[in-house]
Amino acid sequence: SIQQDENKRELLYTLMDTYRKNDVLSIQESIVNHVEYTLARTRHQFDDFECYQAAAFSLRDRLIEMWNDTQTYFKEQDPKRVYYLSMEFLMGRSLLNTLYNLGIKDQYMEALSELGYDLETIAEQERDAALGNGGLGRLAACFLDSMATLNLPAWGYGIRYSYGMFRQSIVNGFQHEQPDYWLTFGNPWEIERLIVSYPIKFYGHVSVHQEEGRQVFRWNAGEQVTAVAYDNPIPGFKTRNCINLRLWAAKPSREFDLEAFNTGDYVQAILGKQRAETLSSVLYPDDRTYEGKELRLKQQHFFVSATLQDVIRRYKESHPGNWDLLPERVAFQLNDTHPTIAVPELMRILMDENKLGWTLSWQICCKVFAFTNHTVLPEALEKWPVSLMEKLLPRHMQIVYDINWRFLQTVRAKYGDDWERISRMSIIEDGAHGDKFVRMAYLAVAASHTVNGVAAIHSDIIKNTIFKDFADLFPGKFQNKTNGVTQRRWLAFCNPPLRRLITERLGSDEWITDLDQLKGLRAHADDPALQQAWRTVKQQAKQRAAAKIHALTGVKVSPNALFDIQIKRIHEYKRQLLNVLGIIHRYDAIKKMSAEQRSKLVPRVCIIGGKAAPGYEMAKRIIKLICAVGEKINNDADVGDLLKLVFYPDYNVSGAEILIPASELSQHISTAGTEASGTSNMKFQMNGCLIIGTLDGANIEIAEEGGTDNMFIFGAKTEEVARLRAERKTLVVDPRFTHVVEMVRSGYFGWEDYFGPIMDAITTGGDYYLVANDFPGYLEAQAKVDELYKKPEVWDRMSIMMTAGSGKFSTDRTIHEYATEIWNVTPCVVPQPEN
Ligand code: NBG
Repeated sequence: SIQQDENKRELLYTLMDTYRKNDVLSIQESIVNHVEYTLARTRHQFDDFECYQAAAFSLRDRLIEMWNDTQTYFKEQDPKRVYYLSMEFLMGRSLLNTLYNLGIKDQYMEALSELGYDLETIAEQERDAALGNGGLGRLAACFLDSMATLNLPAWGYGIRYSYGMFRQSIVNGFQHEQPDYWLTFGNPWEIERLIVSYPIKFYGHVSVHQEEGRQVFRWNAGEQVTAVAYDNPIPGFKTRNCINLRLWAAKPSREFDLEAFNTGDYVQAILGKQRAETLSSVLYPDDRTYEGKELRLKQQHFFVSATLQDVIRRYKESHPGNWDLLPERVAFQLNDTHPTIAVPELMRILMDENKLGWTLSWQICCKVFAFTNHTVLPEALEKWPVSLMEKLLPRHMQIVYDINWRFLQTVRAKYGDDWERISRMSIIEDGAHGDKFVRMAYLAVAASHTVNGVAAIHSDIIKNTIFKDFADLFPGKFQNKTNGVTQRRWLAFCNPPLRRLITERLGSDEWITDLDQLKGLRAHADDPALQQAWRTVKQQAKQRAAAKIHALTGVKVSPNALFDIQIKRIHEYKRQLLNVLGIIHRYDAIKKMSAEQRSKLVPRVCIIGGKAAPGYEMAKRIIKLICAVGEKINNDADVGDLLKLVFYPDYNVSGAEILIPASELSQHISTAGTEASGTSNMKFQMNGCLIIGTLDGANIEIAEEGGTDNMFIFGAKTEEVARLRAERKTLVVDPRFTHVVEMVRSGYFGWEDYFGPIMDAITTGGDYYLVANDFPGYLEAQAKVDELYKKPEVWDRMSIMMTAGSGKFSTDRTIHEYATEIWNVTPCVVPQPEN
């Protein structure tokens, strides 16, 4: 039978010859076969959307071959693997990204064109996969791209939400939210694995009994659902490696509550089961305010428990009975505190289900987890009520108490009876009214071997503020990992003309996997020929964006104006308000100018886009203000093309891919100390866009790399913020600020009552985010922008220098640092099939 096995293996390897080929004819064959056999349409007649589906399925076939080869190889090699646990993955579209990564875009374009379809039109048929809110989710997506490209044995784990980030429409200047049922027409990229499923338990109670002289805890759950795996293959660029993003969907549990069916109410029992599915149905659309909602905690436990069961099963298959090796084969990265319930869950699995003792289990935990913090805003730091956790996850709550007890012993051993400190550091917070909370960030820090911030300044801030006591206790735990973005999606693929120009100048396209090579552009920054070509590329992108803006908003913008863009979630700390007040000032100034003065002006198109959390009243008012100001300006014939302001609706990944290449100036103007990193700033920089910004987050490192002279920096510095806040009441406000506030208050843009609370928040001693303080500096920086834009040779040089200095901000660099300094994982390169 060994011989038989050998023969079979031989045969299967020979059959690898029948793997999908990438010549034009084979591609056409795959596409029409999917039209006929998967979509059950006739190969003689299918529309653009069906063509997209069939093309996607044909690509999925190719991805599956790579995926299987990769996973088989990983299994054989048994390297240490890293698992990236994240509630959010903001993937955007996959079609073009897959074609480019696999290096078969031209073949597909030709194949489709011969069949009578246009690739660009086909690509537009795809819905964004928007399983994330903003920076944190998009970072996770960029990380996957780099992990695959760097051939790391890595997987992402998350939730397959039925409803992703809501769709934003603007009606009369107000944001309206519509559900994003992105799965309406199916998702051709995913692989449903009904076989890979795990029971997930909630509620109930814990019993204890003695077994062989030790205490054994049993959790008798009150509710159980099933987690089913959906795999999303993630190809790397120019590699056979294809990693996995495994997303879990909730399904009713088949075995559980069979009893309910015996009570007589059969129909009700069936209907009751549907509730299970609601668990994974919706992404919480607020990235900043933590809400103590039971469903959210359920989602967290749901995906974490399924993930840990999956990982432990995989580990045990290869290493039965050997727990000591686990930390040498498994690393978990906790993307913010959202997956922190993994700590007690792993303890529970090891102790209660695998009979390990506390000490060994805790040792393992402390070696496998690492934690990334993404914000210092206090309202975003998760604290779950003990009462809720006790009810929903009773066994986990016990374990958290035990972890805390032992942890506080360590604190005491070092500092003695410093009760003040002990209560400050406790994982359990004793609230003012006798209510208790679990501080998830502290739990994550206590269990993780490494904690990191996402930009140099942010990593310093967390050590000196929210985690100060912990940094004193565990100084070696804290690191910095400055964020990045994937230059594949965010430069090479979304901006082909710039890709070609850079490649031509550098004489190679190696920068697509080694972004530091962009440095080579510095030597050409003064070359008029390059500057001219650079400008032409930007102009093309602006035309494309202008067409899109017209289609979406009906506003015609001139591609000859300076394109000034701020796109990100709407939040007071990001200060879209500073931007719009600056625009009001500009408008007012234009109105007062003579024709002669106007003729010297640089025309501007201001574009603002972003979603407000549905319950964030102030952010929604700010959207309305932007729209009202835009309405007034855009309809003022006297101002014409000198100034336009458009609100770009439903800003998402695909929108960013159009706007970023077209941008000449982009705004990253958060109050210093509030934006952990920012990542769109890096995308803009790569695309040769100049940045107006504060010394906050990654802006600081961008200035270091791109040259301070090539950026428009203004505003208070982090170390000044506390003092300025304390002195707000006595601030002598710039008269220009007072004037623009007065214009809004007086009803110049209408809706003065509705805008009142916005103006109140930045006057009358409020102004927590220091809009008034930074206003004069902002106007000066903007004046400098206008002045330099009049000198194309200066501007274009700065633009080239920005791109040239963006090498550091590749997620290839970020992920390499995580791999070597946190995870201790090394590449595992799948061999190319011979031929
Ligand atoms: C965000 C920060 C950004 C940062 C991204 C990715 C959260 C909680 N944080 O500044 O606000 O770039 O994380 O690290 O979404």
